[in-house]
Amino acid sequence: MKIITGKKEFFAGIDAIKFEGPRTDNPLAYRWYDENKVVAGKPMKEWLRFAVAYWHSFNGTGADPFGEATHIFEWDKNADPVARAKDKADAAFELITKLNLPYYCFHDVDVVDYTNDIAENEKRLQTLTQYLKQKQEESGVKLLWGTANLFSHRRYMNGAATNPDFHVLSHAAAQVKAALDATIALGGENYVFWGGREGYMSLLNTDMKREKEHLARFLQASRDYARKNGFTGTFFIEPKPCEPTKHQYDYDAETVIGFLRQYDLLNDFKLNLEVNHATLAGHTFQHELQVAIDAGLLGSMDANRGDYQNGWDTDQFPTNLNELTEAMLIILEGGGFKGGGINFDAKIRRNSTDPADIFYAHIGGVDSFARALITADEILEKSDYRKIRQERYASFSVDTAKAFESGKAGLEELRAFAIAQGEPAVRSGRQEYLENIINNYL
Ligand code: XLS
Ligand code: NI
Ligand code: NI
Repeated sequence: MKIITGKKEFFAGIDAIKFEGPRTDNPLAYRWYDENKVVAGKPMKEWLRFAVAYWHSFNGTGADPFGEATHIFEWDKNADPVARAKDKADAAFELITKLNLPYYCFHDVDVVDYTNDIAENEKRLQTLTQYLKQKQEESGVKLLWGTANLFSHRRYMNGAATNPDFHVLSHAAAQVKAALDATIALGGENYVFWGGREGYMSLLNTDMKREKEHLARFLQASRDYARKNGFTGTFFIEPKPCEPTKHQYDYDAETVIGFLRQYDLLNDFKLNLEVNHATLAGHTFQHELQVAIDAGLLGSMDANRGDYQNGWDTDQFPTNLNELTEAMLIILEGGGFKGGGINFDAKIRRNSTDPADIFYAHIGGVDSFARALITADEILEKSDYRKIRQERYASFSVDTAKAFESGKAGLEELRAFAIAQGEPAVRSGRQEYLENIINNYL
């Protein structure tokens, strides 16, 4: 990939990150991600489809509720908002091309600062869209998805599409329209809705039924506008149970699937699952993946991890090989992502203050997924993982069981079968044996 820098080189001293294999001692190299290596019939880059998230790496400042910014980066210094936005775009494309990753993702307000004037915001976003388009053409980097930030501005404190004030809802609509225009102009392959404040803080002041209907109507109107204007990609809903609201309507994968079915949105919408959101919902990420895949709705994922000692969305870079291998087993068996990829919705820590830390973070995340992909493929091909799971259900091959599965055998037939067979044997689920397989192949 051609490295694209702007007038200034923001990551001077860091060159293209190349695959050097597991034995290299170069911290700025890939050990496992060999993009064209074929795994399970496809090059790694096609399974993984990595994307860099604009917001964490180029807008995040390291500030937290207790303290000011610690990430003092050169691309964030120009006082003029459009000039600063161009610096950020230069830095973003320099990083993405040096990392040799194929995609990026953004919210409208990540690209350029917004004001309270809708027309001015549209003008700014259009200017930056042209700028990004040129960078995409020069580099070959593509937009995995765009989205609108409908949660940071104070007008959205009670929600956007689910706000009790229609005036606020109309502002959200204007913002989504402009974000869709930008996504379409940039050839964005998907468009995401994360309902950050689409939920409630207290049911005492909330008409939940009405708010959910508004959300559905808002999604339908967004879909109709995008389709009318030539968008052929997929819309993704990103489930999350809470934070910033107490309860978010897109709680988890099962909840969103039920919602999409109820409002007839299954033809256009799929899921964008995030690791840390799954754990906040009380699930493993693997659980959420399996739910989405079983429904044919795994669109994309936001890669990160939480912290087991606390309960919020810490958005750390993924490094846990056991968990990632279990996730890749499910993704591989499910046939991969439908339209999406792996977006690093992750940020360097407050006290990781060097621009190079953004490189180390992405290299670690990329290599962890690549290694998990290779390991998962070996487990599927060489171990008895699949066989053990199939055999667990072997008893369903008898005629009465088949008749039950196809709806032909009722309780009377099942009772007769039970009496004829006598007490069932005790059978092991072999959990520890299966857990050991993961470590044996790592
Ligand atoms: C926040 C979400 C957000 C979405 C995009 O928790 O993960 O970053 O991915 O709006
Ligand atoms: Ni996310
Ligand atoms: Ni998140």
